[in-house]
Amino acid sequence: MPALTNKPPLTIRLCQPRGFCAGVDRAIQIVVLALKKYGAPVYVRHEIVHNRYVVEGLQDLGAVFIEELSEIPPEHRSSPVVFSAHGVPKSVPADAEARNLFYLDATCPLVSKVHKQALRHQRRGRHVVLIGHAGHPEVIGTMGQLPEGAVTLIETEDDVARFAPADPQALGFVTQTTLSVEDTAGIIEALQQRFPAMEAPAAESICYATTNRQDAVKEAAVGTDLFLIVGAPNSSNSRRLVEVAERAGARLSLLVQRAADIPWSEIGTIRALGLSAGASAPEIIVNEIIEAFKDRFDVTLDLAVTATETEDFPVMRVLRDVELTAADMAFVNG
Ligand code: 0CH
Ligand code: SF4
Repeated sequence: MPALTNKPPLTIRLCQPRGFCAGVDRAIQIVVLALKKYGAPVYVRHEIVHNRYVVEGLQDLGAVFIEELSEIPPEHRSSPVVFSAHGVPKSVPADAEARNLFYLDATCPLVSKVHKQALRHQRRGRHVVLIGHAGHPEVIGTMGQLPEGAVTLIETEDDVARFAPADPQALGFVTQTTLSVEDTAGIIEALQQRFPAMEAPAAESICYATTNRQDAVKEAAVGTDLFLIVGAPNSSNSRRLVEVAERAGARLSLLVQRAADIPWSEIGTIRALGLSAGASAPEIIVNEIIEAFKDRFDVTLDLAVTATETEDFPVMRVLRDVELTAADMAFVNG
């Protein structure tokens, strides 16, 4: 049979699982449901998840994104304010109460679980070691569960070498939920070597979605000429997927927010492309990217399935009486 196309052949290894996790799904639902129940504006403290497409879509529906509660104008103090999926320090709900604001906390339950683990360490008299990235909102939120000085942030194995706790016998660690599984294992090992008495959290802090997306990328990356991760530059979990792809053997790995970001002139000749999306990246952008490749290549899609996810986190009771239409659901599901 003669070839029906003169486009070069390309296999796209599409990772599964990819994209929205249960915590992101829940957080976006909370904003959509709040808009339906209370009307616009609904204030959202920080990007609900780190994705411009999601943020702009919610802005179109009437959400107003702020960084601090003080930005809510006095005439809108009765509008709800949603806290993002990344979690907030304890001072934020306290501040909301002091300002008489009605807040809805969209912190992922798995981030809240890490908060509880940190508090548990402290209750048992341990100084808390938090493994994570300085300045990230989740790290600010987790550190802010405890009084100043009760938590030490460790970012690298070098930080472990420099760490000089007052009582090396009384330490407990937790981590950010979206870290590299491999790098974190190295840091934990270094900590355990220096501080054998250090207690682990009762449950793994890196979440199921982070772990599953990294596993899928690791498996799909071997032998790929290029690996694209759909995600934003401020998305920790998405950036970790780019690193995982490169380490697992992709010749080049890039983070892209939209199909328009694909640097076609740099790509050159490719036969195998890996594709995945961070936990905050909507599926519609994955499809947009596949279509962009179909315009230039004769594409064969090859699904790289490594796990099936069934997690589903319900929204808070106050929003459960609001019905979502099919159009709302399409938005929520990306
Ligand atoms: O990966 P990070 O934490 O930067 O956040 P994201 O990209 O908004 O993804 C959702 C995870 C939210 C909290 O774990
Ligand atoms: Fe929750 Fe994990 Fe998703 Fe973060 S990445 S929102 S911790 S499920």
